[in-house]
Amino acid sequence: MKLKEKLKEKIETERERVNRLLKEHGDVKVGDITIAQVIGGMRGLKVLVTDISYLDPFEGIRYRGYTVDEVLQKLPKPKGAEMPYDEAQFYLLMTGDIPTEQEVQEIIDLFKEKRKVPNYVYKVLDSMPTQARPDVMLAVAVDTMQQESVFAKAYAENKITKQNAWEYMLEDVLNLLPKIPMIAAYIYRLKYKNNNQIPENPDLDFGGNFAYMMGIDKPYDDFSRLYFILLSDHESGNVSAHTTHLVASAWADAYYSLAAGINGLSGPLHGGATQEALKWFQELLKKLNKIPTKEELEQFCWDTLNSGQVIPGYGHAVLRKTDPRFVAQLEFGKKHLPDDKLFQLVSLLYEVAPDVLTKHGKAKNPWPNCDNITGTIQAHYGVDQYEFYPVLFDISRSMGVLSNITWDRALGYPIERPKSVTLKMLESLVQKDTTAKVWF
Ligand code: NMX
Ligand code: MLT
Repeated sequence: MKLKEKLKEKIETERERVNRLLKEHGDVKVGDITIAQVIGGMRGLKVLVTDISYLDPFEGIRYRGYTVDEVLQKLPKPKGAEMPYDEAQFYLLMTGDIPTEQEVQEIIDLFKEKRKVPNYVYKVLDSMPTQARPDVMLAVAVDTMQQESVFAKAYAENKITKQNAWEYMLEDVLNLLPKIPMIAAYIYRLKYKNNNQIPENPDLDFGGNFAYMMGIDKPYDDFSRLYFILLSDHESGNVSAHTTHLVASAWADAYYSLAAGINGLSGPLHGGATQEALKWFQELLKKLNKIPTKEELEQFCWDTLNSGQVIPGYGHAVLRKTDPRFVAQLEFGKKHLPDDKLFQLVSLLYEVAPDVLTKHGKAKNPWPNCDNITGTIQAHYGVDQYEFYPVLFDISRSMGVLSNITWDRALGYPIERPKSVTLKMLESLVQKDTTAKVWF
């Protein structure tokens, strides 16, 4: 397989870089840690390393050095499509190179060959409680397939070394990733379309086939491709990426690690915000029974803040400007659904919310993130079952986190195990009391 050969070469070089840094410069300081950072969710602490993407607070995300616009412009596209292949984005994340048409075709063919989901997975999904959340079902499906792990099997047979571990991880990743959109579409139709399933279309790519199996017409295929590219990676510290990395760092296989990442993505402050945003817009429309004026929208923002809630899809732990992933979706919406009332509301909120949040004075970033807009576009194409939105995010994020854990293993990154301290220890630091012996 050409992808594996390419990675082999690159891994050799990258291993040398890591070893040189460790051997020759291991004691160079990266930064200091304050009590505020220790108590405050490690914000701003540079304690993770990845070359797959980097998030600049003002510019936004770069995937392997490329901005959102560059990726959308440079990656190969299906004939007649507006958006690039997700397979091309996966290739870029994994290798750092923009694939040629031939290289992307190899991934498309490989994914098609690997995407058939074992029957037992469908049986497990069919037997889950009807109230089970779609992302719970996806995590269960991924965990259920753990028995397929070639890494786990080889480990049990004592075949794994630090040198070859990544090859088994890569095999698991290539077996697992193409199945994720298949399982997601199955869950959607099981839960919301009377289990009236649509078989895959062997002619279609990752995003195109997902749209087809969802039963939604064009340009939903292009929106799917776009969305899966945009959310694929956001450097390493976000909850889903960090969770996946953490679990994999103890040499769990790709199945265990991705299922953990899917669970990590669910919270309303992370991937669950997509769902919360649409809910928020719907509650607003229900309350006012009409499209609000700017003043009414401003008041609704204040009502939300004054009741102690967050405005979903606004703010960010790293970003300090409008998320370029929000902008890319906004552009798509302006082109394809400019008259959609809910979509117009997103644009109106963009005019109102930053000012309100600035006046409120709490959020360090008053600008929208990717999650504010997704639901309105999904709803336009009929996917208004907002509980499903974390699953869409999961499909996309799988590409990045699975690339990351392959590289983690290739570069021999060790088990993650930071040190914790007690509050008493922090207090004794402040009091400069080095004689204190009781830490609780
Ligand atoms: N609405 C109201 N208050 C906010 C918002 C917001 N959108 N964003 C931040 N704040 C508050 C935050 O709750 C905190 O309040 P307190 O001091 O009472 O604890 C204060 O502002 C300072 O928080 P920040 O340092 O600005 O944000 P932090 O880095 O802690 O958290 C988020 C980042 C993204 C969790 C936060 O901005 C938020 O809750 N946003 C709304 C939920 C959301 O959109 N999440 C999706 C993020 C992107 N994703 O895809 O995961
Ligand atoms: C993400 O894409 O993971 C979110 O923007 C959250 C983050 O980066 O912390």
